[in-house]
Amino acid sequence: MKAYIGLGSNLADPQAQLQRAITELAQLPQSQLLAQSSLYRSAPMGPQDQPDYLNAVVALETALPPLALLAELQTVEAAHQRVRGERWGPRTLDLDLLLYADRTIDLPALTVPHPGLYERNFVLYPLAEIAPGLEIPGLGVLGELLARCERGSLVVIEKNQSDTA
Ligand code: 5RY
Ligand code: CA
Ligand code: CA
Ligand code: CA
Repeated sequence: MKAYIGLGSNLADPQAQLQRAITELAQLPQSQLLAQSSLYRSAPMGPQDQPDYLNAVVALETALPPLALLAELQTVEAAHQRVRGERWGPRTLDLDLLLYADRTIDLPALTVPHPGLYERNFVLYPLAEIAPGLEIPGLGVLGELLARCERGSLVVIEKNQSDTA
């Protein structure tokens, strides 16, 4: 199954956090990294009293079912010393399961598509880079969401030039 994962960091060398996380995602069991976006920087949404974020999106081909994949993502977050503090506060690494195949999932532990996906520039722009034309279950075509989403402060800080893009 194809899954899209959003990555974010705004603590402890965010660029290194994201790069290491991408290599760790590529090594998940029963999974292959299909594509990775550029790295993007933007001002924090939600609470403003925290550093700017770096964000990226990757595509994985995985045989892990959604909750098993979620558990793996949480293990990777923990390996990056993620500490649970203030809601929407700063973090070393945040991994969000954005999309899983063409499925919608509504469980206490997991909502797919990710609830913020449809309106967050730091998700939609990197996603569009690796999945133009994507159909998002319940939300429509990615290009239409993008057309309604302001780019704001979002800038590319490291352009992805690998052939996995
Ligand atoms: C809004 C509220 C909370 C948007 C809104 C959150 C990131 C949100 C972030 C991130 C950037 C958070 C969740 N309205 N800002 N803020 N990148 N995560 N730029 O990954 F996203 S907290
Ligand atoms: Ca692999
Ligand atoms: Ca997030
Ligand atoms: Ca999260």
